[in-house]
Amino acid sequence: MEFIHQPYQPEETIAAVATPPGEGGVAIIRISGKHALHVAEKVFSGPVRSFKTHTAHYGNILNEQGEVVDDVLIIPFLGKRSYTGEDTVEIYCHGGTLITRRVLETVLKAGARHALPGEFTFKAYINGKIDLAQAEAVQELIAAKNERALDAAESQLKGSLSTKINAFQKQLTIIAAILEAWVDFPEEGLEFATMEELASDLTLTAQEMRSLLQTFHDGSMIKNGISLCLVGCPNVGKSSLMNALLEKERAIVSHIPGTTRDVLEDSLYLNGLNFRLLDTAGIRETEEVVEREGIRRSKQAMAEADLILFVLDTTQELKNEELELIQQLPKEKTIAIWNKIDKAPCSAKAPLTYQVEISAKQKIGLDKLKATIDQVIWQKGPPSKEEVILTNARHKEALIGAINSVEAVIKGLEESLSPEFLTLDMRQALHELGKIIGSNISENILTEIFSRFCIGK
Ligand SMILES: Nc1nc2c(ncn2[C@@H]2O[C@H](COP(=O)(O)OP(=O)(O)OP(=O)(O)O)[C@@H](O)[C@H]2O)c(=O)[nH]1
Ligand SMILES: [Mg+2]
Repeated sequence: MEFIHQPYQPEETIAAVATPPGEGGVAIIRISGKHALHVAEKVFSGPVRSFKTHTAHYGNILNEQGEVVDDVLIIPFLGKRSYTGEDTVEIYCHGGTLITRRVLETVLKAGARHALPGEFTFKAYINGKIDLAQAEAVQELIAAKNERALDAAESQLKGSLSTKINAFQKQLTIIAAILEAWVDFPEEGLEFATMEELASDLTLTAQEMRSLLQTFHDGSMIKNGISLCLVGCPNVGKSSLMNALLEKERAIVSHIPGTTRDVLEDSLYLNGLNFRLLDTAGIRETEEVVEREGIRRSKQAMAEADLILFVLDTTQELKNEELELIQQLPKEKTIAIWNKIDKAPCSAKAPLTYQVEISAKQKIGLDKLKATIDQVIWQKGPPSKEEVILTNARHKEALIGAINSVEAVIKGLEESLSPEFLTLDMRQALHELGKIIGSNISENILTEIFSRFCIGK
Protein backbone atom coordinates (compact mmCIF):
# COMPACT_ATOMS: atom_id res chain seq x y z
CA MET A 1 0.00 0.00 0.00
CA GLU A 2 1.45 3.27 -1.10
CA PHE A 3 1.32 5.17 2.20
CA ILE A 4 3.74 2.76 3.84
CA HIS A 5 6.33 3.49 1.16
CA GLN A 6 8.25 6.62 0.24
CA PRO A 7 7.42 9.37 -0.41
CA TYR A 8 4.84 8.89 2.38
CA GLN A 9 4.86 11.85 4.70
CA PRO A 10 3.33 11.09 8.04
CA GLU A 11 2.88 14.77 8.83
CA GLU A 12 0.50 15.31 5.91
CA THR A 13 -3.05 16.23 6.88
CA ILE A 14 -5.62 13.73 5.68
CA ALA A 15 -9.41 13.65 5.54
CA ALA A 16 -12.13 11.10 4.77
CA VAL A 17 -15.70 10.20 5.54
CA ALA A 18 -15.55 8.01 8.65
CA THR A 19 -19.15 6.74 8.53
CA PRO A 20 -20.40 4.04 6.12
CA PRO A 21 -21.55 5.09 2.64
CA GLY A 22 -25.27 5.58 2.04
CA GLU A 23 -27.96 7.67 3.68
CA GLY A 24 -28.18 8.21 7.42
CA GLY A 25 -29.01 10.86 9.98
CA VAL A 26 -25.44 12.03 10.39
CA ALA A 27 -22.15 11.49 8.58
CA ILE A 28 -18.74 12.17 10.09
CA ILE A 29 -15.82 13.64 8.21
CA ARG A 30 -12.54 13.18 9.98
CA ILE A 31 -9.52 15.43 9.42
CA SER A 32 -6.20 14.47 11.00
CA GLY A 33 -2.70 15.91 10.86
CA LYS A 34 -0.55 18.90 11.69
CA HIS A 35 -2.79 21.29 9.77
CA ALA A 36 -6.15 19.78 10.76
CA LEU A 37 -7.19 22.89 12.73
CA HIS A 38 -6.03 25.21 9.99
CA VAL A 39 -7.98 23.25 7.34
CA ALA A 40 -11.08 23.15 9.54
CA GLU A 41 -10.88 26.88 10.24
CA LYS A 42 -10.73 27.58 6.51
CA VAL A 43 -14.05 25.80 5.91
CA PHE A 44 -15.92 26.50 9.18
CA SER A 45 -17.80 29.65 10.15
CA GLY A 46 -16.20 29.82 13.63
CA PRO A 47 -12.67 30.26 15.07
CA VAL A 48 -11.73 26.57 15.23
CA ARG A 49 -8.19 27.23 16.48
CA SER A 50 -9.52 28.87 19.63
CA PHE A 51 -11.88 25.96 20.44
CA LYS A 52 -11.03 23.79 23.44
CA THR A 53 -10.31 20.13 22.81
CA HIS A 54 -13.29 17.74 22.99
CA THR A 55 -15.91 20.51 22.75
CA ALA A 56 -18.74 20.60 20.20
CA HIS A 57 -19.50 23.74 18.19
CA TYR A 58 -22.39 24.46 15.89
CA GLY A 59 -21.83 26.40 12.65
CA ASN A 60 -21.65 26.26 8.86
CA ILE A 61 -19.29 24.72 6.35
CA LEU A 62 -18.54 27.36 3.73
CA ASN A 63 -17.04 26.80 0.29
CA GLU A 64 -14.39 28.97 -1.40
CA GLN A 65 -17.09 31.39 -2.55
CA GLY A 66 -18.35 31.72 1.02
CA GLU A 67 -21.57 29.83 0.26
CA VAL A 68 -23.07 27.57 2.92
CA VAL A 69 -22.52 23.89 2.06
CA ASP A 70 -24.13 22.45 5.22
CA ASP A 71 -24.79 23.29 8.86
CA VAL A 72 -22.74 21.04 11.07
CA LEU A 73 -21.28 20.27 14.47
CA ILE A 74 -17.54 20.32 14.78
CA ILE A 75 -15.34 18.78 17.50
CA PRO A 76 -11.57 19.24 17.79
CA PHE A 77 -9.45 16.49 19.41
CA LEU A 78 -6.10 18.01 20.13
CA GLY A 79 -2.67 16.40 20.21
CA LYS A 80 -2.32 12.98 21.76
CA ARG A 81 -5.95 12.95 22.92
CA SER A 82 -7.29 11.80 19.57
CA TYR A 83 -7.73 8.50 17.75
CA THR A 84 -4.66 9.11 15.59
CA GLY A 85 -2.51 10.69 18.29
CA GLU A 86 -2.30 14.00 16.41
CA ASP A 87 -4.60 17.01 15.94
CA THR A 88 -7.93 15.77 14.63
CA VAL A 89 -11.18 17.54 13.80
CA GLU A 90 -14.46 15.76 13.26
CA ILE A 91 -17.27 17.36 11.32
CA TYR A 92 -20.78 16.01 11.89
CA CYS A 93 -22.78 16.90 8.80
CA HIS A 94 -26.11 15.72 7.40
CA GLY A 95 -25.92 12.11 6.33
CA GLY A 96 -26.83 12.24 2.62
CA THR A 97 -24.44 10.84 0.04
CA LEU A 98 -24.25 14.07 -1.96
CA ILE A 99 -24.04 16.48 0.97
CA THR A 100 -21.33 14.38 2.61
CA ARG A 101 -19.32 14.38 -0.60
CA ARG A 102 -19.66 18.15 -0.91
CA VAL A 103 -18.44 18.75 2.63
CA LEU A 104 -15.50 16.39 2.06
CA GLU A 105 -14.62 18.11 -1.23
CA THR A 106 -14.64 21.48 0.52
CA VAL A 107 -12.27 20.11 3.17
CA LEU A 108 -9.96 18.64 0.52
CA LYS A 109 -9.89 21.94 -1.37
CA ALA A 110 -8.86 23.65 1.86
CA GLY A 111 -5.64 21.63 1.91
CA ALA A 112 -6.24 18.11 3.22
CA ARG A 113 -5.36 15.00 1.22
CA HIS A 114 -7.90 12.19 0.84
CA ALA A 115 -7.02 9.45 3.31
CA LEU A 116 -6.13 5.95 2.13
CA PRO A 117 -7.85 2.85 3.56
CA GLY A 118 -6.73 2.28 7.15
CA GLU A 119 -4.60 5.44 7.21
CA PHE A 120 -6.15 6.90 10.39
CA THR A 121 -5.42 3.68 12.25
CA PHE A 122 -1.98 3.55 10.65
CA LYS A 123 -1.31 7.03 12.05
CA ALA A 124 -2.47 5.85 15.46
CA TYR A 125 0.04 3.02 15.14
CA ILE A 126 3.01 5.15 14.03
CA ASN A 127 2.18 7.81 16.61
CA GLY A 128 2.39 5.12 19.28
CA LYS A 129 -1.29 5.34 20.35
CA ILE A 130 -1.75 1.63 19.72
CA ASP A 131 0.46 -1.27 18.77
CA LEU A 132 -0.01 -3.52 15.78
CA ALA A 133 -2.11 -6.15 17.56
CA GLN A 134 -4.46 -3.36 18.69
CA ALA A 135 -4.62 -1.90 15.18
CA GLU A 136 -5.62 -5.31 13.89
CA ALA A 137 -8.23 -5.52 16.65
CA VAL A 138 -9.87 -2.37 15.24
CA GLN A 139 -10.37 -4.24 11.99
CA GLU A 140 -11.69 -7.33 13.78
CA LEU A 141 -14.03 -5.18 15.86
CA ILE A 142 -15.57 -3.72 12.71
CA ALA A 143 -15.78 -7.13 11.03
CA ALA A 144 -17.10 -9.04 14.08
CA LYS A 145 -20.10 -11.17 13.15
CA ASN A 146 -21.06 -12.41 16.59
CA GLU A 147 -20.96 -11.41 20.24
CA ARG A 148 -17.96 -13.54 21.10
CA ALA A 149 -15.87 -12.26 18.19
CA LEU A 150 -16.75 -8.75 19.34
CA ASP A 151 -15.70 -9.53 22.94
CA ALA A 152 -12.39 -10.97 21.71
CA ALA A 153 -11.70 -7.95 19.49
CA GLU A 154 -12.60 -5.50 22.28
CA SER A 155 -10.29 -7.22 24.70
CA GLN A 156 -7.47 -7.22 22.13
CA LEU A 157 -8.06 -3.54 21.41
CA LYS A 158 -7.80 -2.76 25.12
CA GLY A 159 -4.35 -4.33 24.92
CA SER A 160 -4.90 -7.68 26.66
CA LEU A 161 -2.94 -9.62 24.03
CA SER A 162 -0.24 -6.95 23.89
CA THR A 163 0.16 -7.09 27.68
CA LYS A 164 0.63 -10.83 27.51
CA ILE A 165 3.16 -10.60 24.68
CA ASN A 166 5.00 -7.84 26.56
CA ALA A 167 5.23 -10.10 29.60
CA PHE A 168 6.72 -12.91 27.50
CA GLN A 169 9.18 -10.46 25.99
CA LYS A 170 10.20 -9.29 29.43
CA GLN A 171 10.76 -12.81 30.73
CA LEU A 172 12.79 -13.75 27.66
CA THR A 173 14.79 -10.51 27.63
CA ILE A 174 16.07 -11.16 31.15
CA ILE A 175 17.31 -14.61 30.13
CA ALA A 176 18.66 -13.28 26.83
CA ALA A 177 20.68 -10.68 28.74
CA ILE A 178 22.19 -13.33 31.00
CA LEU A 179 23.15 -15.44 27.99
CA GLU A 180 24.60 -12.42 26.13
CA ALA A 181 26.71 -11.58 29.19
CA TRP A 182 27.98 -15.12 29.18
CA VAL A 183 29.00 -14.76 25.52
CA ASP A 184 30.82 -11.49 26.25
CA PHE A 185 32.57 -12.71 29.40
CA PRO A 186 32.92 -16.46 28.97
CA GLU A 187 35.61 -16.76 31.59
CA GLU A 188 33.19 -15.55 34.26
CA GLY A 189 30.78 -18.35 33.38
CA LEU A 190 27.06 -18.09 33.99
CA GLU A 191 27.00 -15.57 36.78
CA PHE A 192 23.42 -14.86 37.60
CA ALA A 193 21.79 -18.23 37.28
CA THR A 194 22.58 -21.87 36.71
CA MET A 195 21.84 -23.63 33.45
CA GLU A 196 19.08 -25.57 35.21
CA GLU A 197 17.46 -22.39 36.50
CA LEU A 198 17.50 -20.84 33.05
CA ALA A 199 16.07 -23.98 31.47
CA SER A 200 13.32 -24.22 34.05
CA ASP A 201 12.40 -20.50 33.67
CA LEU A 202 12.27 -20.94 29.92
CA THR A 203 10.17 -24.08 30.23
CA LEU A 204 7.63 -22.13 32.26
CA THR A 205 7.48 -19.33 29.72
CA ALA A 206 7.17 -21.83 26.87
CA GLN A 207 4.26 -23.46 28.71
CA GLU A 208 2.47 -20.13 29.07
CA MET A 209 3.09 -19.41 25.40
CA ARG A 210 1.70 -22.82 24.48
CA SER A 211 -1.48 -22.25 26.45
CA LEU A 212 -1.98 -18.97 24.61
CA LEU A 213 -1.43 -20.84 21.35
CA GLN A 214 -4.11 -23.37 22.31
CA THR A 215 -6.70 -20.60 22.48
CA PHE A 216 -6.38 -20.22 18.71
CA HIS A 217 -8.72 -23.17 18.21
CA ASP A 218 -11.50 -21.30 20.06
CA GLY A 219 -10.39 -18.05 18.46
CA SER A 220 -10.76 -19.24 14.92
CA MET A 221 -14.14 -20.86 15.67
CA ILE A 222 -15.30 -17.55 17.09
CA LYS A 223 -13.99 -15.53 14.21
CA ASN A 224 -14.65 -17.78 11.23
CA GLY A 225 -17.75 -19.65 12.37
CA ILE A 226 -18.30 -23.35 12.93
CA SER A 227 -19.43 -25.91 10.38
CA LEU A 228 -22.19 -28.18 11.61
CA CYS A 229 -22.93 -31.18 9.40
CA LEU A 230 -26.13 -33.28 9.49
CA VAL A 231 -25.43 -36.89 8.53
CA GLY A 232 -27.27 -40.21 8.71
CA CYS A 233 -29.21 -42.76 6.70
CA PRO A 234 -32.03 -41.72 4.36
CA ASN A 235 -35.35 -40.70 5.87
CA VAL A 236 -34.13 -40.30 9.46
CA GLY A 237 -35.12 -36.60 9.46
CA LYS A 238 -31.92 -34.66 8.67
CA SER A 239 -33.66 -32.14 6.44
CA SER A 240 -36.51 -31.82 8.94
CA LEU A 241 -33.94 -30.97 11.63
CA MET A 242 -32.22 -28.47 9.38
CA ASN A 243 -35.54 -26.70 8.86
CA ALA A 244 -36.37 -26.84 12.57
CA LEU A 245 -33.03 -25.26 13.53
CA LEU A 246 -33.28 -22.59 10.86
CA GLU A 247 -36.98 -22.01 11.63
CA LYS A 248 -37.78 -22.00 7.91
CA GLU A 249 -38.57 -24.52 5.18
CA ARG A 250 -35.08 -24.50 3.68
CA ALA A 251 -34.76 -28.16 2.62
CA ILE A 252 -37.27 -30.45 0.91
CA VAL A 253 -38.69 -33.01 3.31
CA SER A 254 -40.51 -36.12 2.12
CA HIS A 255 -41.26 -39.68 3.19
CA ILE A 256 -39.29 -40.97 0.19
CA PRO A 257 -35.80 -42.10 1.20
CA GLY A 258 -33.09 -40.31 -0.79
CA THR A 259 -34.88 -36.96 -1.02
CA THR A 260 -31.79 -34.83 -0.44
CA ARG A 261 -29.23 -35.36 -3.20
CA ASP A 262 -26.76 -32.56 -2.66
CA VAL A 263 -25.16 -30.70 0.21
CA LEU A 264 -27.38 -27.81 1.30
CA GLU A 265 -25.92 -24.96 3.30
CA ASP A 266 -27.33 -22.12 5.36
CA SER A 267 -26.12 -19.91 8.15
CA LEU A 268 -27.32 -20.18 11.69
CA TYR A 269 -26.72 -17.92 14.68
CA LEU A 270 -26.73 -19.83 17.94
CA ASN A 271 -25.48 -19.13 21.47
CA GLY A 272 -23.59 -16.02 20.32
CA LEU A 273 -21.76 -17.86 17.54
CA ASN A 274 -22.06 -18.20 13.77
CA PHE A 275 -22.56 -21.64 12.28
CA ARG A 276 -22.65 -23.00 8.77
CA LEU A 277 -25.34 -25.67 8.87
CA LEU A 278 -24.99 -28.39 6.22
CA ASP A 279 -27.70 -30.89 5.27
CA THR A 280 -26.48 -33.91 3.32
CA ALA A 281 -27.78 -36.85 1.29
CA GLY A 282 -28.72 -39.91 3.36
CA ILE A 283 -25.96 -42.53 3.35
CA ARG A 284 -26.85 -46.00 1.98
CA GLU A 285 -25.69 -48.57 -0.59
CA THR A 286 -26.99 -47.57 -4.00
CA GLU A 287 -26.22 -48.07 -7.68
CA GLU A 288 -27.93 -44.84 -8.67
CA VAL A 289 -25.23 -42.51 -10.07
CA VAL A 290 -26.60 -39.18 -8.89
CA GLU A 291 -27.32 -40.47 -5.41
CA ARG A 292 -23.86 -42.04 -5.22
CA GLU A 293 -22.29 -38.68 -6.01
CA GLY A 294 -24.54 -37.10 -3.36
CA ILE A 295 -23.34 -39.64 -0.79
CA ARG A 296 -19.71 -39.01 -1.74
CA ARG A 297 -20.32 -35.33 -1.04
CA SER A 298 -22.01 -36.17 2.28
CA LYS A 299 -18.90 -38.03 3.39
CA GLN A 300 -16.64 -35.21 2.31
CA ALA A 301 -18.73 -32.61 4.17
CA MET A 302 -18.68 -34.88 7.22
CA ALA A 303 -14.89 -35.18 7.09
CA GLU A 304 -14.45 -31.41 6.92
CA ALA A 305 -17.04 -30.49 9.57
CA ASP A 306 -16.16 -29.00 12.94
CA LEU A 307 -19.15 -30.75 14.49
CA ILE A 308 -21.27 -33.70 13.29
CA LEU A 309 -24.96 -34.13 14.04
CA PHE A 310 -25.53 -37.84 13.45
CA VAL A 311 -29.28 -38.31 13.06
CA LEU A 312 -30.90 -41.69 13.85
CA ASP A 313 -34.51 -42.84 13.68
CA THR A 314 -35.81 -43.92 17.08
CA THR A 315 -38.50 -46.08 15.51
CA GLN A 316 -36.00 -48.21 13.57
CA GLU A 317 -33.36 -50.76 14.52
CA LEU A 318 -29.77 -49.63 13.96
CA LYS A 319 -28.82 -50.38 10.34
CA ASN A 320 -25.48 -51.77 9.18
CA GLU A 321 -24.60 -48.44 7.56
CA GLU A 322 -25.22 -46.74 10.89
CA LEU A 323 -23.05 -49.19 12.78
CA GLU A 324 -20.30 -48.60 10.23
CA LEU A 325 -20.69 -44.85 10.52
CA ILE A 326 -20.45 -45.03 14.31
CA GLN A 327 -17.07 -46.71 13.92
CA GLN A 328 -15.82 -43.95 11.64
CA LEU A 329 -17.23 -40.86 13.37
CA PRO A 330 -14.84 -38.86 15.57
CA LYS A 331 -16.45 -39.29 19.01
CA GLU A 332 -15.27 -35.98 20.45
CA LYS A 333 -17.14 -33.96 17.87
CA THR A 334 -20.19 -36.07 17.15
CA ILE A 335 -23.65 -35.77 18.68
CA ALA A 336 -25.99 -38.72 18.18
CA ILE A 337 -29.50 -37.39 17.66
CA TRP A 338 -32.38 -39.80 18.22
CA ASN A 339 -35.18 -38.33 16.13
CA LYS A 340 -38.94 -39.01 15.96
CA ILE A 341 -39.44 -39.50 19.71
CA ASP A 342 -43.00 -38.27 19.14
CA LYS A 343 -43.68 -41.65 17.49
CA ALA A 344 -42.00 -43.97 19.95
CA PRO A 345 -39.91 -43.62 23.09
CA CYS A 346 -36.20 -43.91 22.51
CA SER A 347 -34.96 -47.34 23.51
CA ALA A 348 -31.77 -47.75 21.51
CA LYS A 349 -28.47 -46.13 22.39
CA ALA A 350 -25.35 -45.71 20.31
CA PRO A 351 -21.83 -46.03 21.67
CA LEU A 352 -21.26 -42.28 21.37
CA THR A 353 -20.48 -39.79 24.12
CA TYR A 354 -23.10 -37.19 23.30
CA GLN A 355 -26.70 -38.25 22.71
CA VAL A 356 -29.89 -36.22 22.48
CA GLU A 357 -33.51 -37.23 21.91
CA ILE A 358 -35.64 -34.98 19.74
CA SER A 359 -38.56 -34.68 17.41
CA ALA A 360 -37.65 -32.48 14.47
CA LYS A 361 -41.25 -32.54 13.30
CA GLN A 362 -42.80 -31.59 16.65
CA LYS A 363 -39.82 -29.40 17.66
CA ILE A 364 -39.19 -31.31 20.88
CA GLY A 365 -35.73 -31.35 22.50
CA LEU A 366 -34.20 -28.62 20.37
CA ASP A 367 -33.07 -26.57 23.37
CA LYS A 368 -31.31 -29.62 24.80
CA LEU A 369 -29.65 -30.12 21.41
CA LYS A 370 -28.48 -26.49 21.31
CA ALA A 371 -27.07 -26.82 24.82
CA THR A 372 -25.23 -30.01 23.83
CA ILE A 373 -23.76 -28.27 20.77
CA ASP A 374 -22.46 -25.59 23.14
CA GLN A 375 -21.05 -28.24 25.46
CA VAL A 376 -19.20 -30.04 22.66
CA ILE A 377 -17.75 -26.83 21.25
CA TRP A 378 -16.46 -25.56 24.57
CA GLN A 379 -15.15 -28.83 25.95
CA LYS A 380 -13.24 -26.86 28.57
CA GLY A 381 -15.98 -24.28 29.12
CA PRO A 382 -16.44 -21.10 27.06
CA PRO A 383 -13.74 -18.45 27.30
CA SER A 384 -14.56 -15.64 29.69
CA LYS A 385 -14.86 -12.09 28.42
CA GLU A 386 -11.51 -11.19 29.97
CA GLU A 387 -9.62 -14.22 28.67
CA VAL A 388 -7.01 -13.48 26.04
CA ILE A 389 -7.69 -15.52 22.94
CA LEU A 390 -5.71 -15.67 19.78
CA THR A 391 -7.93 -15.04 16.74
CA ASN A 392 -5.41 -13.97 14.15
CA ALA A 393 -3.46 -16.46 12.01
CA ARG A 394 -0.53 -14.06 11.71
CA HIS A 395 -0.20 -13.90 15.50
CA LYS A 396 -0.45 -17.67 15.70
CA GLU A 397 2.40 -18.17 13.21
CA ALA A 398 4.64 -15.74 15.08
CA LEU A 399 3.86 -17.38 18.42
CA ILE A 400 4.71 -20.83 17.02
CA GLY A 401 8.00 -19.38 15.76
CA ALA A 402 8.75 -17.97 19.20
CA ILE A 403 7.90 -21.23 20.96
CA ASN A 404 10.14 -23.21 18.59
CA SER A 405 13.04 -20.88 19.26
CA VAL A 406 12.55 -21.03 23.04
CA GLU A 407 12.44 -24.81 22.85
CA ALA A 408 15.67 -24.80 20.86
CA VAL A 409 17.30 -22.78 23.65
CA ILE A 410 16.02 -25.17 26.33
CA LYS A 411 17.41 -28.11 24.37
CA GLY A 412 20.67 -26.26 23.84
CA LEU A 413 21.00 -25.60 27.57
CA GLU A 414 20.36 -29.24 28.33
CA GLU A 415 23.02 -30.25 25.82
CA SER A 416 25.44 -27.57 27.12
CA LEU A 417 25.61 -25.92 23.73
CA SER A 418 27.89 -22.92 23.29
CA PRO A 419 26.12 -19.70 24.44
CA GLU A 420 26.57 -18.05 21.01
CA PHE A 421 24.04 -20.47 19.55
CA LEU A 422 21.65 -19.97 22.42
CA THR A 423 21.67 -16.19 22.07
CA LEU A 424 20.83 -16.51 18.38
CA ASP A 425 17.71 -18.52 19.18
CA MET A 426 16.78 -16.16 22.03
CA ARG A 427 16.96 -13.21 19.65
CA GLN A 428 14.84 -15.09 17.15
CA ALA A 429 12.20 -15.78 19.82
CA LEU A 430 12.08 -12.10 20.75
CA HIS A 431 11.92 -11.15 17.09
CA GLU A 432 8.91 -13.42 16.54
CA LEU A 433 7.08 -11.97 19.55
CA GLY A 434 7.87 -8.48 18.30
CA LYS A 435 6.09 -9.28 15.05
CA ILE A 436 2.79 -9.65 16.92
CA ILE A 437 2.79 -6.18 18.41
CA GLY A 438 4.72 -4.63 15.55
CA SER A 439 8.03 -3.72 17.13
CA ASN A 440 9.97 -5.20 14.21
CA ILE A 441 7.72 -5.55 11.28
CA SER A 442 8.44 -5.43 7.58
CA GLU A 443 6.79 -2.97 5.22
CA ASN A 444 5.16 -5.81 3.32
CA ILE A 445 3.37 -7.07 6.39
CA LEU A 446 2.22 -3.57 7.34
CA THR A 447 0.89 -3.10 3.83
CA GLU A 448 -0.93 -6.41 4.03
CA ILE A 449 -2.52 -5.54 7.39
CA PHE A 450 -3.66 -1.98 6.74
CA SER A 451 -4.89 -2.58 3.21
CA ARG A 452 -7.73 -4.66 4.70
CA PHE A 453 -9.20 -1.57 6.36
CA CYS A 454 -11.89 0.64 4.90
CA ILE A 455 -11.31 4.29 4.06
CA GLY A 456 -12.03 6.55 7.02
CA LYS A 457 -10.76 4.10 9.62
N1 LIG B 1 -43.06 -38.47 13.28
C1 LIG B 1 -41.99 -37.85 12.90
N2 LIG B 1 -41.65 -37.83 11.60
C2 LIG B 1 -40.54 -37.17 11.24
C3 LIG B 1 -39.74 -36.48 12.17
N3 LIG B 1 -38.71 -35.92 11.51
C4 LIG B 1 -38.86 -36.25 10.22
N4 LIG B 1 -39.96 -36.98 10.03
C5 LIG B 1 -40.47 -37.53 8.78
O1 LIG B 1 -39.53 -38.41 8.23
C6 LIG B 1 -39.52 -38.32 6.82
C7 LIG B 1 -38.14 -38.03 6.30
O2 LIG B 1 -37.76 -36.73 6.70
P1 LIG B 1 -36.57 -35.95 6.02
O3 LIG B 1 -36.31 -34.76 6.87
O4 LIG B 1 -36.84 -35.71 4.59
O5 LIG B 1 -35.41 -37.01 6.18
P2 LIG B 1 -33.93 -36.97 5.64
O6 LIG B 1 -33.06 -37.58 6.65
O7 LIG B 1 -33.57 -35.61 5.20
O8 LIG B 1 -33.99 -37.93 4.38
P3 LIG B 1 -33.11 -37.96 3.04
O9 LIG B 1 -33.03 -36.60 2.51
O10 LIG B 1 -33.84 -38.88 2.18
O11 LIG B 1 -31.79 -38.49 3.43
C8 LIG B 1 -40.54 -37.24 6.48
O12 LIG B 1 -41.77 -37.87 6.14
C9 LIG B 1 -40.67 -36.46 7.75
O13 LIG B 1 -41.92 -35.83 7.89
C10 LIG B 1 -40.14 -36.50 13.53
O14 LIG B 1 -39.52 -35.92 14.44
N5 LIG B 1 -41.25 -37.19 13.83
MG1 LIG C 1 -33.04 -34.81 3.42
